[in-house]
Amino acid sequence: MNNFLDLCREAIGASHVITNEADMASYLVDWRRRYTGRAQAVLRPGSVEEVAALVRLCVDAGVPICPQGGNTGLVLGSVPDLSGRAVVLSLGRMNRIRDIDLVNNTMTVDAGCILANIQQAADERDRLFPLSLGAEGSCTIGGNLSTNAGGTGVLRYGNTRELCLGLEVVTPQGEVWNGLRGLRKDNTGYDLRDLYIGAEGTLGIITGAVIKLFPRPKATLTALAAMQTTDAALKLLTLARQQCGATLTGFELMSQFCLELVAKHYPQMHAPFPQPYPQYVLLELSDSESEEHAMAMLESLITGALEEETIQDAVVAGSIAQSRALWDIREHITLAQADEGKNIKHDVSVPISRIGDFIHETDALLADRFPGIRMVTFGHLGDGNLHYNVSPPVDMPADDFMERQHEVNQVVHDSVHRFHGSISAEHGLGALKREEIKQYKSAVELRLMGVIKDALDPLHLMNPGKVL
Ligand code: FAD
Ligand code: 2HG
Ligand code: ZN
Repeated sequence: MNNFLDLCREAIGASHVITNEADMASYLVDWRRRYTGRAQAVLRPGSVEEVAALVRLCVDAGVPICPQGGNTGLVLGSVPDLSGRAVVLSLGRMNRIRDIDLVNNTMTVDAGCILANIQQAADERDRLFPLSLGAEGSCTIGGNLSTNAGGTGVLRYGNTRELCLGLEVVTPQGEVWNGLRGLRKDNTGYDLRDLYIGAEGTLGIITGAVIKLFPRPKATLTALAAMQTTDAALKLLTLARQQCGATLTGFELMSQFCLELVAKHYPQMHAPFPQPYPQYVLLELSDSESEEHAMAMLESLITGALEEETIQDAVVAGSIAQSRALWDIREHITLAQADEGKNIKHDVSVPISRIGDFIHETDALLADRFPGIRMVTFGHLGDGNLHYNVSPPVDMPADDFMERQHEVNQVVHDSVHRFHGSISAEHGLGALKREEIKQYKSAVELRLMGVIKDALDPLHLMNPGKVL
């Protein structure tokens, strides 16, 4: 008889303590299905009090806790290690929208709310919650906050951090910190909220949040532009910022090879141009006045860019369906690259002005070592964030390539470092980049992070093996 698990059953109900291998399986494998961890149980609490009670039981029994939301993370943060000692603490049952305040423009939510449900609830009240990413149908706001997720609206609305006003957190000691303040100004000491955001579950468990709402745009327009180089894409970005200001809400780069992969694995999704171009930008404008106003702005931008030959072709979506079709191409790159076979991801950022040079220089270094390597370069160009992913040369067995993953990462991340960039722009460190980051962060920064971890979680029970 396992006394610890019996106490968990007493605390949250036996049906919410999963120990059966088959039922635990989906909680233990990461989204890319590369890694399967082990756990003694999956715990599914239904309230903040239940989370706190479980954490206290874990402290008493010395059991490590791996918090989990939608398990869509891409850096092995949400799955436990191989020891089998940990429990997965899933927030999935805590999915209530607690309150919407239309005057304060805020929504208070449980951490386990699915992002798409939050977007929809905002929409139904004529508001916008602007966080948007490919996994929005299954990721949770708690996971978004814990990874400080980015996505496609960052250049206008910021990362998840900028979208959060308050948090409710269960500490590693099992206390509840109620910081659910809907305040836009609050300078009363250290910012604990900002400490928990982006902590990837290593400092406590987020159970609730107050998030910001925005006016719903009157019109949203999408266009796809084709160009010869990433420098031309950057020129278009400068033009778009000058001419459209805050109306510009999306600016996504995709290379021709990304589109080829999507068309190969999803034949209905292809670029609406008579010929291929090396690079494409998916642009989104969100206008607070009217569709006519947005269209005039977009047409003027595109006409000007065509005339000065910054871009070679462009289409503007004429309907919601056409807009969806363009976004579908962008959002299927991750899936198409996975369908193509094993690959290596790099979620990097460099100063926007250096993106062209970074790609040029790093492409050459990789091609030199791995002739025929296939670059799958896309991402949030407006934020200087590239998904600089690579697939093996067609004639190289994928497993041979994966064995050299460390070498590939070293080339890319050293290059990022030379360009004063970050080796994780938006996905976090998890277990995947935990060792590598030590090469790129200063000893002072790493020491300060360790001091914070030791102070808040002295027993190191919160998501061990992640981040630090
Ligand atoms: P999980 O994967 O369950 O967890 C992620 C991390 O947060 C783990 O370390 C976990 O321990 C911790 N955690 C989860 N919930 C809590 C909690 N309540 N309290 C404390 N810690 C917690 N990311 C981007 O930034 N931008 C993108 O554009 C983007 N696109 C994606 C597209 C696809 C197709 C996929 C599969 C992923 C994408 N991601 C993206 C990565 C991922 O979706 C995000 O990081 C997302 O925010 C994770 O949310 P989740 O609920 O699935 O968290
Ligand atoms: C995106 O922007 C995600 O689509 C996933 O961050 C990136 O597949 C990837 O590497
Ligand atoms: Zn991304």
